Amino acid sequence: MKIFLIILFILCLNSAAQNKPNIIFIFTDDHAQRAISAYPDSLNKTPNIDRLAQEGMLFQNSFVTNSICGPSRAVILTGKHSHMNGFRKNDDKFDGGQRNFPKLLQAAGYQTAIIGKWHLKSNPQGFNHWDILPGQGHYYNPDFINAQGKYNEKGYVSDVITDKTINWIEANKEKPFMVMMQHKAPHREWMPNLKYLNKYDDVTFPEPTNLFDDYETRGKAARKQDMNIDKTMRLTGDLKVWELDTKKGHLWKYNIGRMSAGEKKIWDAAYSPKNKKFLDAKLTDKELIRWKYQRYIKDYLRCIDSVDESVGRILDYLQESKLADNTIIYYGSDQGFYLGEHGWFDKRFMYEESMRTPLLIKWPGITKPGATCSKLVQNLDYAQTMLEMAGVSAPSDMQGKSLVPLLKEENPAWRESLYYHYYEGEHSWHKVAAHYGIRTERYKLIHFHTHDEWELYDLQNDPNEMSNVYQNPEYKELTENLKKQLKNLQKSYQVKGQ
Ligand code: SGN
Ligand code: CA
Repeated sequence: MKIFLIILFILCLNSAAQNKPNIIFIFTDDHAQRAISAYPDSLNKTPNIDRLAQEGMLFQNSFVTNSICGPSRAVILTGKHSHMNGFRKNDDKFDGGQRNFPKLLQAAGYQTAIIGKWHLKSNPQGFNHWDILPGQGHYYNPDFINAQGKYNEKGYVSDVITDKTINWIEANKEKPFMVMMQHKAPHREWMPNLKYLNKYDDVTFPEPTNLFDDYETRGKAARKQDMNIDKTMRLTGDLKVWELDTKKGHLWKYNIGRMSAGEKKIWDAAYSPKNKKFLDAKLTDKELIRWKYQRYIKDYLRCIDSVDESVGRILDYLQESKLADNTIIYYGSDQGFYLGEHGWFDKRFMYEESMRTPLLIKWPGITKPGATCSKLVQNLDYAQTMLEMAGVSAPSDMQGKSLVPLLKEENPAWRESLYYHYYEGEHSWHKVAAHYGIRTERYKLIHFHTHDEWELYDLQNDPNEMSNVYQNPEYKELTENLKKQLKNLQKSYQVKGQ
Protein backbone atom coordinates (compact mmCIF):
# COMPACT_ATOMS: atom_id res chain seq x y z
CA MET A 1 0.00 0.00 0.00
CA LYS A 2 2.78 2.41 1.00
CA ILE A 3 4.69 1.69 -2.24
CA PHE A 4 1.51 2.18 -4.24
CA LEU A 5 0.99 5.61 -2.64
CA ILE A 6 4.59 6.61 -3.31
CA ILE A 7 4.27 5.59 -6.99
CA LEU A 8 0.99 7.50 -7.24
CA PHE A 9 2.65 10.56 -5.71
CA ILE A 10 5.54 10.41 -8.21
CA LEU A 11 3.10 9.96 -11.10
CA CYS A 12 1.12 12.98 -9.91
CA LEU A 13 4.30 15.06 -9.64
CA ASN A 14 5.32 14.02 -13.13
CA SER A 15 1.98 14.80 -14.67
CA ALA A 16 1.90 18.17 -12.86
CA ALA A 17 5.33 18.88 -14.37
CA GLN A 18 4.07 17.82 -17.81
CA ASN A 19 1.26 20.38 -17.67
CA LYS A 20 3.56 23.20 -16.76
CA PRO A 21 4.13 25.81 -19.46
CA ASN A 22 7.48 26.02 -21.19
CA ILE A 23 9.21 29.39 -20.98
CA ILE A 24 11.48 30.90 -23.61
CA PHE A 25 13.21 33.99 -22.26
CA ILE A 26 14.46 35.93 -25.27
CA PHE A 27 16.92 38.57 -24.24
CA THR A 28 18.97 41.17 -26.09
CA ASP A 29 21.83 43.41 -25.12
CA ASP A 30 21.17 47.18 -25.19
CA HIS A 31 17.83 47.14 -27.00
CA ALA A 32 16.13 50.54 -26.83
CA GLN A 33 12.32 50.57 -26.80
CA ARG A 34 12.39 52.90 -29.81
CA ALA A 35 13.95 50.09 -31.83
CA ILE A 36 10.79 47.95 -31.63
CA SER A 37 7.88 48.98 -33.82
CA ALA A 38 5.29 47.88 -31.25
CA TYR A 39 6.54 50.72 -29.01
CA PRO A 40 5.71 54.39 -29.71
CA ASP A 41 8.03 56.63 -31.77
CA SER A 42 9.86 53.68 -33.20
CA LEU A 43 12.53 54.12 -35.84
CA ASN A 44 12.30 50.71 -37.50
CA LYS A 45 10.05 47.76 -38.30
CA THR A 46 10.25 44.62 -36.17
CA PRO A 47 7.42 42.47 -37.50
CA ASN A 48 8.34 39.39 -35.48
CA ILE A 49 8.81 41.07 -32.11
CA ASP A 50 5.55 42.85 -32.87
CA ARG A 51 3.86 39.44 -33.15
CA LEU A 52 4.48 39.15 -29.41
CA ALA A 53 2.60 42.40 -28.87
CA GLN A 54 -0.21 41.25 -31.15
CA GLU A 55 -0.55 37.94 -29.33
CA GLY A 56 0.49 39.03 -25.85
CA MET A 57 1.04 41.97 -23.51
CA LEU A 58 3.32 44.96 -24.07
CA PHE A 59 4.58 46.69 -20.93
CA GLN A 60 4.63 50.42 -21.59
CA ASN A 61 6.42 51.33 -18.40
CA SER A 62 9.12 48.72 -18.03
CA PHE A 63 12.40 49.68 -16.33
CA VAL A 64 15.63 48.33 -14.87
CA THR A 65 17.10 48.84 -11.40
CA ASN A 66 20.68 49.51 -12.58
CA SER A 67 21.19 50.20 -16.26
CA ILE A 68 24.22 48.08 -17.04
CA CYS A 69 24.72 44.61 -18.41
CA GLY A 70 26.05 42.21 -15.74
CA PRO A 71 24.15 43.83 -12.85
CA SER A 72 20.88 43.70 -14.77
CA ARG A 73 21.37 40.01 -15.49
CA ALA A 74 22.18 39.30 -11.84
CA VAL A 75 19.00 41.10 -10.76
CA ILE A 76 16.96 39.00 -13.18
CA LEU A 77 18.43 35.69 -12.00
CA THR A 78 18.13 36.42 -8.28
CA GLY A 79 15.08 38.70 -8.04
CA LYS A 80 17.20 40.95 -5.82
CA HIS A 81 18.65 44.43 -6.17
CA SER A 82 22.39 44.74 -6.95
CA HIS A 83 23.35 45.49 -3.34
CA MET A 84 21.66 42.26 -2.21
CA ASN A 85 22.95 39.89 -4.92
CA GLY A 86 26.44 41.40 -4.69
CA PHE A 87 26.89 42.18 -8.41
CA ARG A 88 26.89 45.98 -8.55
CA LYS A 89 29.29 46.63 -11.45
CA ASN A 90 30.33 44.86 -14.63
CA ASP A 91 33.72 44.23 -13.01
CA ASP A 92 32.20 42.18 -10.17
CA LYS A 93 32.04 38.39 -10.22
CA PHE A 94 28.63 36.78 -9.74
CA ASP A 95 28.28 34.50 -6.74
CA GLY A 96 26.65 31.58 -8.54
CA GLY A 97 26.16 29.70 -5.27
CA GLN A 98 23.24 31.90 -4.30
CA ARG A 99 19.64 31.02 -5.07
CA ASN A 100 18.37 31.92 -8.52
CA PHE A 101 15.10 31.29 -10.31
CA PRO A 102 16.49 28.65 -12.75
CA LYS A 103 17.61 26.53 -9.77
CA LEU A 104 14.10 26.69 -8.35
CA LEU A 105 12.58 25.75 -11.71
CA GLN A 106 14.97 22.81 -11.95
CA ALA A 107 13.86 21.62 -8.53
CA ALA A 108 10.27 21.75 -9.81
CA GLY A 109 11.07 19.41 -12.71
CA TYR A 110 12.07 21.88 -15.43
CA GLN A 111 14.92 21.39 -17.86
CA THR A 112 16.82 24.67 -17.92
CA ALA A 113 19.33 26.15 -20.36
CA ILE A 114 21.18 29.37 -21.07
CA ILE A 115 22.51 30.00 -24.56
CA GLY A 116 24.36 33.17 -25.64
CA LYS A 117 25.62 36.17 -23.72
CA TRP A 118 26.08 35.59 -20.00
CA HIS A 119 28.65 38.19 -18.84
CA LEU A 120 28.68 37.29 -15.13
CA LYS A 121 32.24 35.89 -15.02
CA SER A 122 31.52 32.81 -12.87
CA ASN A 123 30.13 29.71 -14.61
CA PRO A 124 26.32 29.49 -14.83
CA GLN A 125 24.62 27.50 -12.06
CA GLY A 126 21.04 26.28 -12.14
CA PHE A 127 21.18 25.16 -15.77
CA ASN A 128 21.08 21.62 -17.17
CA HIS A 129 22.77 23.04 -20.22
CA TRP A 130 24.85 26.17 -20.73
CA ASP A 131 26.59 27.33 -23.86
CA ILE A 132 27.73 30.92 -23.49
CA LEU A 133 29.74 33.62 -25.21
CA PRO A 134 32.97 34.49 -23.41
CA GLY A 135 32.70 38.02 -21.96
CA GLN A 136 31.07 40.35 -24.47
CA GLY A 137 31.25 37.75 -27.23
CA HIS A 138 31.98 38.26 -30.93
CA TYR A 139 29.67 39.02 -33.82
CA TYR A 140 31.36 36.90 -36.47
CA ASN A 141 32.44 33.27 -36.14
CA PRO A 142 32.00 33.50 -32.36
CA ASP A 143 33.70 31.48 -29.65
CA PHE A 144 31.52 29.75 -27.07
CA ILE A 145 32.19 28.18 -23.68
CA ASN A 146 30.31 25.20 -22.32
CA ALA A 147 30.97 22.74 -19.49
CA GLN A 148 33.65 21.07 -21.66
CA GLY A 149 35.55 24.26 -22.46
CA LYS A 150 35.98 26.85 -25.21
CA TYR A 151 35.34 26.21 -28.90
CA ASN A 152 34.53 28.09 -32.06
CA GLU A 153 31.42 28.28 -34.24
CA LYS A 154 31.12 29.61 -37.77
CA GLY A 155 28.48 32.15 -38.74
CA TYR A 156 26.81 35.29 -37.44
CA VAL A 157 26.28 35.29 -33.70
CA SER A 158 22.48 35.90 -33.67
CA ASP A 159 21.93 33.04 -36.13
CA VAL A 160 24.22 30.69 -34.20
CA ILE A 161 22.46 31.43 -30.88
CA THR A 162 19.06 30.83 -32.50
CA ASP A 163 20.17 27.53 -34.09
CA LYS A 164 21.55 26.33 -30.78
CA THR A 165 18.35 27.27 -28.95
CA ILE A 166 16.10 25.48 -31.43
CA ASN A 167 18.33 22.39 -31.34
CA TRP A 168 18.29 22.32 -27.56
CA ILE A 169 14.50 22.68 -27.38
CA GLU A 170 14.07 19.96 -30.00
CA ALA A 171 16.15 17.58 -27.87
CA ASN A 172 14.43 18.52 -24.59
CA LYS A 173 10.81 19.18 -25.46
CA GLU A 174 9.42 16.10 -23.73
CA LYS A 175 9.75 17.72 -20.30
CA PRO A 176 8.81 21.29 -19.37
CA PHE A 177 11.69 23.59 -20.17
CA MET A 178 12.92 27.12 -19.54
CA VAL A 179 15.56 28.41 -21.90
CA MET A 180 17.24 31.80 -21.78
CA MET A 181 18.25 32.73 -25.34
CA GLN A 182 20.49 35.74 -24.81
CA HIS A 183 21.68 37.65 -27.83
CA LYS A 184 24.81 39.72 -28.14
CA ALA A 185 23.11 42.08 -30.58
CA PRO A 186 22.66 45.01 -30.72
CA HIS A 187 25.67 45.73 -28.45
CA ARG A 188 28.49 48.06 -29.44
CA GLU A 189 30.13 47.99 -32.00
CA TRP A 190 26.91 47.24 -33.84
CA MET A 191 28.25 44.80 -36.40
CA PRO A 192 25.42 43.61 -38.66
CA ASN A 193 24.87 40.34 -40.43
CA LEU A 194 26.49 40.57 -43.87
CA LYS A 195 23.14 40.31 -45.61
CA TYR A 196 21.99 43.55 -43.97
CA LEU A 197 25.05 45.71 -44.64
CA ASN A 198 23.22 47.78 -47.24
CA LYS A 199 19.81 47.91 -45.59
CA TYR A 200 18.75 51.52 -44.86
CA ASP A 201 21.38 52.92 -47.26
CA ASP A 202 18.73 55.13 -48.82
CA VAL A 203 17.01 56.09 -45.59
CA THR A 204 17.66 59.22 -43.51
CA PHE A 205 16.50 58.58 -39.97
CA PRO A 206 14.96 61.43 -37.99
CA GLU A 207 17.33 62.94 -35.45
CA PRO A 208 16.21 63.17 -31.84
CA THR A 209 15.23 66.74 -30.99
CA ASN A 210 17.96 66.83 -28.32
CA LEU A 211 20.83 65.46 -30.43
CA PHE A 212 22.66 68.74 -29.75
CA ASP A 213 21.75 69.00 -26.06
CA ASP A 214 23.85 71.60 -24.23
CA TYR A 215 22.96 70.18 -20.76
CA GLU A 216 21.75 73.53 -19.49
CA THR A 217 20.04 73.10 -16.08
CA ARG A 218 21.66 69.66 -15.70
CA GLY A 219 24.60 68.93 -13.37
CA LYS A 220 28.17 67.72 -13.71
CA ALA A 221 27.26 64.13 -14.53
CA ALA A 222 25.54 64.93 -17.82
CA ARG A 223 28.32 67.32 -18.80
CA LYS A 224 31.23 65.08 -17.89
CA GLN A 225 30.07 61.76 -19.30
CA ASP A 226 32.16 60.10 -21.97
CA MET A 227 29.45 58.51 -24.08
CA ASN A 228 28.64 61.09 -26.69
CA ILE A 229 28.45 60.74 -30.43
CA ASP A 230 30.56 63.84 -30.94
CA LYS A 231 33.72 62.98 -28.98
CA THR A 232 33.47 59.40 -27.68
CA MET A 233 32.15 57.53 -30.69
CA ARG A 234 35.06 56.41 -32.86
CA LEU A 235 35.01 56.80 -36.62
CA THR A 236 37.00 53.58 -36.94
CA GLY A 237 35.84 50.85 -34.54
CA ASP A 238 32.33 52.19 -33.93
CA LEU A 239 31.54 53.64 -37.33
CA LYS A 240 33.64 51.35 -39.51
CA VAL A 241 35.62 53.96 -41.43
CA TRP A 242 38.61 51.66 -41.26
CA GLU A 243 40.37 53.75 -43.90
CA LEU A 244 41.20 56.12 -41.00
CA ASP A 245 42.81 53.41 -38.89
CA THR A 246 46.53 53.52 -39.35
CA LYS A 247 47.41 51.15 -36.53
CA LYS A 248 45.09 48.25 -37.31
CA GLY A 249 44.68 48.10 -33.53
CA HIS A 250 42.99 45.57 -31.26
CA LEU A 251 39.50 46.54 -32.36
CA TRP A 252 40.36 45.56 -35.88
CA LYS A 253 41.31 42.10 -34.69
CA TYR A 254 38.43 41.91 -32.26
CA ASN A 255 35.60 42.09 -34.74
CA ILE A 256 36.47 42.76 -38.36
CA GLY A 257 39.51 40.54 -38.00
CA ARG A 258 37.32 37.53 -37.23
CA MET A 259 35.79 37.44 -40.69
CA SER A 260 36.96 35.00 -43.31
CA ALA A 261 38.50 36.49 -46.47
CA GLY A 262 35.20 35.90 -48.30
CA GLU A 263 33.19 37.62 -45.60
CA LYS A 264 35.59 40.55 -45.49
CA LYS A 265 35.17 40.97 -49.23
CA ILE A 266 31.41 41.33 -48.83
CA TRP A 267 32.00 43.79 -45.99
CA ASP A 268 34.38 45.93 -48.03
CA ALA A 269 32.07 45.92 -51.03
CA ALA A 270 29.34 47.37 -48.81
CA TYR A 271 31.30 49.88 -46.72
CA SER A 272 34.16 51.06 -48.99
CA PRO A 273 31.97 53.11 -51.37
CA LYS A 274 30.01 54.62 -48.47
CA ASN A 275 33.23 55.45 -46.62
CA LYS A 276 34.74 57.04 -49.72
CA LYS A 277 31.75 59.31 -50.08
CA PHE A 278 32.06 60.29 -46.42
CA LEU A 279 35.81 60.95 -46.60
CA ASP A 280 35.43 63.02 -49.77
CA ALA A 281 32.80 65.20 -48.10
CA LYS A 282 35.26 66.30 -45.35
CA LEU A 283 32.46 67.00 -42.89
CA THR A 284 33.05 69.01 -39.72
CA ASP A 285 31.15 70.18 -36.62
CA LYS A 286 27.40 69.53 -36.62
CA GLU A 287 27.44 67.97 -40.08
CA LEU A 288 29.97 65.41 -38.87
CA ILE A 289 27.85 64.59 -35.82
CA ARG A 290 24.80 64.20 -38.07
CA TRP A 291 26.68 61.80 -40.31
CA LYS A 292 27.93 59.83 -37.30
CA TYR A 293 24.39 59.57 -35.95
CA GLN A 294 23.12 58.18 -39.29
CA ARG A 295 25.90 55.62 -39.59
CA TYR A 296 25.44 54.58 -35.97
CA ILE A 297 21.68 54.22 -36.09
CA LYS A 298 21.74 52.26 -39.32
CA ASP A 299 24.24 49.71 -38.02
CA TYR A 300 22.35 49.44 -34.73
CA LEU A 301 19.06 48.81 -36.51
CA ARG A 302 20.69 46.32 -38.88
CA CYS A 303 21.68 44.33 -35.79
CA ILE A 304 18.09 44.49 -34.56
CA ASP A 305 16.97 43.04 -37.90
CA SER A 306 18.82 39.85 -37.04
CA VAL A 307 17.27 39.77 -33.58
CA ASP A 308 13.83 40.18 -35.10
CA GLU A 309 14.54 37.38 -37.51
CA SER A 310 15.61 35.20 -34.60
CA VAL A 311 12.29 35.83 -32.83
CA GLY A 312 10.44 34.93 -36.02
CA ARG A 313 12.36 31.66 -36.34
CA ILE A 314 11.57 30.72 -32.73
CA LEU A 315 7.86 31.50 -33.16
CA ASP A 316 7.67 29.55 -36.42
CA TYR A 317 9.53 26.61 -34.92
CA LEU A 318 7.07 26.51 -32.00
CA GLN A 319 4.13 26.43 -34.41
CA GLU A 320 5.64 23.68 -36.53
CA SER A 321 6.56 21.54 -33.54
CA LYS A 322 3.15 22.08 -31.89
CA LEU A 323 4.72 23.62 -28.81
CA ALA A 324 3.26 27.09 -29.32
CA ASP A 325 0.11 26.58 -27.22
CA ASN A 326 2.04 25.63 -24.11
CA THR A 327 5.04 27.94 -24.42
CA ILE A 328 5.38 31.39 -22.88
CA ILE A 329 7.56 33.86 -24.74
CA TYR A 330 9.17 36.47 -22.55
CA TYR A 331 11.02 39.20 -24.45
CA GLY A 332 13.33 41.69 -22.77
CA SER A 333 16.73 43.35 -22.79
CA ASP A 334 19.34 44.08 -20.12
CA GLN A 335 18.54 47.81 -20.36
CA GLY A 336 17.65 50.49 -22.85
CA PHE A 337 20.08 52.57 -24.89
CA TYR A 338 20.55 56.13 -26.14
CA LEU A 339 19.88 56.42 -29.84
CA GLY A 340 21.29 59.94 -30.05
CA GLU A 341 19.07 61.45 -27.32
CA HIS A 342 21.12 64.04 -25.37
CA GLY A 343 23.79 63.48 -28.05
CA TRP A 344 24.58 60.06 -26.56
CA PHE A 345 24.96 56.35 -27.10
CA ASP A 346 25.40 53.77 -24.28
CA LYS A 347 23.27 53.59 -21.11
CA ARG A 348 24.02 53.83 -17.31
CA PHE A 349 22.03 57.00 -16.54
CA MET A 350 18.69 56.95 -14.78
CA TYR A 351 17.28 59.12 -17.57
CA GLU A 352 14.44 57.55 -19.51
CA GLU A 353 16.09 56.03 -22.58
CA SER A 354 18.40 53.78 -20.61
CA MET A 355 16.28 53.14 -17.51
CA ARG A 356 13.49 51.93 -19.79
CA THR A 357 13.74 48.48 -21.29
CA PRO A 358 11.45 46.57 -23.62
CA LEU A 359 9.13 43.95 -22.13
CA LEU A 360 6.64 41.86 -24.08
CA ILE A 361 5.11 38.63 -22.83
CA LYS A 362 2.98 36.19 -24.76
CA TRP A 363 1.33 33.58 -22.55
CA PRO A 364 -1.04 31.43 -24.59
CA GLY A 365 -4.46 31.18 -22.99
CA ILE A 366 -3.68 33.97 -20.49
CA THR A 367 -2.59 37.19 -22.21
CA LYS A 368 -5.21 38.81 -24.43
CA PRO A 369 -4.14 39.72 -27.95
CA GLY A 370 -2.84 43.28 -28.16
CA ALA A 371 -2.99 43.81 -24.39
CA THR A 372 -0.94 46.64 -22.87
CA CYS A 373 0.02 47.42 -19.29
CA SER A 374 1.04 50.85 -18.01
CA LYS A 375 2.04 49.86 -14.46
CA LEU A 376 5.61 50.51 -13.27
CA VAL A 377 7.48 47.22 -13.62
CA GLN A 378 11.16 46.38 -13.29
CA ASN A 379 13.61 43.61 -14.16
CA LEU A 380 13.54 42.89 -10.42
CA ASP A 381 10.13 41.32 -11.04
CA TYR A 382 11.11 38.72 -13.63
CA ALA A 383 12.29 35.92 -11.31
CA GLN A 384 9.07 35.92 -9.30
CA THR A 385 7.03 36.16 -12.50
CA MET A 386 8.61 33.12 -14.10
CA LEU A 387 8.35 31.15 -10.86
CA GLU A 388 4.64 31.90 -10.57
CA MET A 389 4.12 31.03 -14.24
CA ALA A 390 5.61 27.63 -13.43
CA GLY A 391 3.52 27.24 -10.27
CA VAL A 392 6.56 27.51 -7.99
CA SER A 393 6.34 29.71 -4.91
CA ALA A 394 8.98 32.41 -4.71
CA PRO A 395 11.28 32.71 -1.69
CA SER A 396 10.31 35.55 0.62
CA ASP A 397 13.67 37.32 0.26
CA MET A 398 13.15 38.05 -3.44
CA GLN A 399 12.48 41.76 -3.74
CA GLY A 400 10.26 42.13 -6.82
CA LYS A 401 6.61 41.45 -7.56
CA SER A 402 5.23 38.76 -9.81
CA LEU A 403 3.75 40.24 -12.98
CA VAL A 404 1.28 37.36 -13.29
CA PRO A 405 -1.72 39.33 -11.91
CA LEU A 406 -0.95 42.06 -14.45
CA LEU A 407 -0.71 39.51 -17.25
CA LYS A 408 -4.10 38.17 -16.14
CA GLU A 409 -5.46 41.74 -16.05
CA GLU A 410 -6.65 41.29 -12.49
CA ASN A 411 -6.03 44.94 -11.64
CA PRO A 412 -3.99 44.23 -8.49
CA ALA A 413 -2.83 46.90 -6.04
CA TRP A 414 0.51 47.97 -7.45
CA ARG A 415 3.64 49.93 -6.50
CA GLU A 416 3.74 53.68 -7.03
CA SER A 417 7.46 54.15 -7.41
CA LEU A 418 10.69 52.46 -8.47
CA TYR A 419 14.15 52.48 -6.97
CA TYR A 420 17.23 52.86 -9.19
CA HIS A 421 20.91 52.64 -8.27
CA TYR A 422 23.93 52.85 -10.60
CA TYR A 423 27.24 52.05 -8.92
CA GLU A 424 29.98 52.34 -11.53
CA GLY A 425 31.41 55.84 -11.30
CA GLU A 426 33.45 58.39 -13.18
CA HIS A 427 36.46 56.11 -13.23
CA SER A 428 34.61 53.42 -15.17
CA TRP A 429 33.78 53.11 -18.86
CA HIS A 430 31.97 56.20 -20.14
CA LYS A 431 32.61 58.17 -16.93
CA VAL A 432 29.04 58.38 -15.69
CA ALA A 433 28.90 59.50 -12.04
CA ALA A 434 27.28 57.02 -9.65
CA HIS A 435 23.72 57.90 -8.67
CA TYR A 436 20.47 56.64 -7.25
CA GLY A 437 16.92 57.85 -7.28
CA ILE A 438 13.20 57.33 -7.41
CA ARG A 439 10.82 57.31 -10.34
CA THR A 440 7.09 57.66 -9.90
CA GLU A 441 4.56 57.73 -12.71
CA ARG A 442 5.12 61.44 -13.17
CA TYR A 443 8.38 62.47 -11.49
CA LYS A 444 11.99 61.44 -11.28
CA LEU A 445 14.36 62.54 -8.52
CA ILE A 446 18.04 61.66 -8.93
CA HIS A 447 20.90 62.10 -6.48
CA PHE A 448 24.39 62.15 -7.98
CA HIS A 449 25.80 61.61 -4.53
CA THR A 450 29.52 61.87 -5.33
CA HIS A 451 28.86 65.47 -6.43
CA ASP A 452 25.98 65.90 -4.01
CA GLU A 453 23.88 67.15 -6.90
CA TRP A 454 20.16 66.51 -7.20
CA GLU A 455 18.03 66.59 -10.35
CA LEU A 456 14.26 66.56 -10.57
CA TYR A 457 12.19 66.02 -13.71
CA ASP A 458 8.50 66.46 -14.30
CA LEU A 459 8.05 63.78 -16.96
CA GLN A 460 4.57 64.90 -17.85
CA ASN A 461 5.70 68.38 -18.88
CA ASP A 462 9.20 67.39 -19.89
CA PRO A 463 9.32 63.80 -21.19
CA ASN A 464 12.79 64.32 -22.70
CA GLU A 465 14.27 65.41 -19.35
CA MET A 466 15.73 68.65 -20.65
CA SER A 467 14.78 70.78 -17.70
CA ASN A 468 15.98 69.98 -14.19
CA VAL A 469 13.48 71.68 -11.89
CA TYR A 470 15.17 70.77 -8.60
CA GLN A 471 15.87 74.43 -7.78
CA ASN A 472 12.39 75.59 -8.79
CA PRO A 473 10.53 76.70 -5.60
CA GLU A 474 7.22 75.47 -7.04
CA TYR A 475 8.49 71.92 -6.68
CA LYS A 476 9.87 72.31 -3.14
CA GLU A 477 7.12 70.46 -1.31
CA LEU A 478 6.99 67.73 -3.92
CA THR A 479 10.77 67.28 -3.69
CA GLU A 480 10.64 66.87 0.07
CA ASN A 481 7.94 64.30 -0.33
CA LEU A 482 9.91 62.41 -2.99
CA LYS A 483 12.99 62.42 -0.76
CA LYS A 484 10.92 60.80 1.99
CA GLN A 485 9.60 58.19 -0.43
CA LEU A 486 13.13 57.55 -1.66
CA LYS A 487 14.31 56.93 1.92
CA ASN A 488 11.42 54.55 2.47
CA LEU A 489 12.29 52.63 -0.68
CA GLN A 490 15.92 52.36 0.43
CA LYS A 491 14.77 51.09 3.80
CA SER A 492 12.39 48.54 2.34
CA TYR A 493 15.04 47.23 -0.06
CA GLN A 494 17.64 47.25 2.73
CA VAL A 495 20.02 49.64 0.98
CA LYS A 496 22.95 50.36 3.26
CA GLY A 497 25.48 52.98 2.21
CA GLN A 498 25.98 54.04 -1.38
C1 SGN B 1 32.22 47.69 -23.59
C2 SGN B 1 31.88 48.83 -24.52
C3 SGN B 1 31.21 49.95 -23.76
C4 SGN B 1 30.05 49.40 -22.96
C5 SGN B 1 30.55 48.30 -22.05
C6 SGN B 1 29.51 47.71 -21.17
N1 SGN B 1 33.04 49.34 -25.17
O1 SGN B 1 33.21 48.05 -22.71
O2 SGN B 1 30.77 50.90 -24.67
O3 SGN B 1 29.45 50.41 -22.20
O4 SGN B 1 31.09 47.29 -22.87
O5 SGN B 1 28.46 47.16 -21.94
S1 SGN B 1 33.65 48.63 -26.49
O6 SGN B 1 34.62 49.56 -27.04
O7 SGN B 1 34.25 47.38 -26.07
O8 SGN B 1 32.55 48.40 -27.39
S2 SGN B 1 27.59 46.06 -21.28
O9 SGN B 1 26.41 45.90 -22.12
O10 SGN B 1 28.37 44.86 -21.24
O11 SGN B 1 27.28 46.56 -19.95
CA1 CA C 1 23.88 45.72 -22.12
